[in-house]
Amino acid sequence: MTECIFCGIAAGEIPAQIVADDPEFLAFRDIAPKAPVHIVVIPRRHVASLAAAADLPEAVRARMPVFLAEVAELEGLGPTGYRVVTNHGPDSRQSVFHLHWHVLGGTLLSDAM
Ligand code: DGP
Repeated sequence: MTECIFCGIAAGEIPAQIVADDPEFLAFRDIAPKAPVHIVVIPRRHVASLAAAADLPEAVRARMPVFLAEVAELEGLGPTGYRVVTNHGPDSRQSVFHLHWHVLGGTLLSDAM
């Protein structure tokens, strides 16, 4: 069993509610949602945060925003809008050290980050 929770989810070792699957990315519902729709999107390949994104292949980096938009559309968030956030380091309160984005929507989101 891998020590990284998100690697465990990507490997199918830890259960999660998967919403989109791709050879390079995975999207699943956050275990503690902060909005009516709260999806976590990860690259399957482990890097700790956005600060290490340069370690991902160029093709993966190029597809990141496209996959994020596809997930938001799949969840029906396109017409009303959504927020995409990633955390890096202590000030951001990053708690899982595998690069991920939060896709949030389904309500009028707070203007306080
Ligand atoms: P961050 O604070 O940016 O590192 O966000 C980590 C998110 O991951 C947090 O919103 C909760 C979510 N999370 C943590 N563990 C699990 C898990 O085992 N399953 C799922 N689905 N989400 C998890």
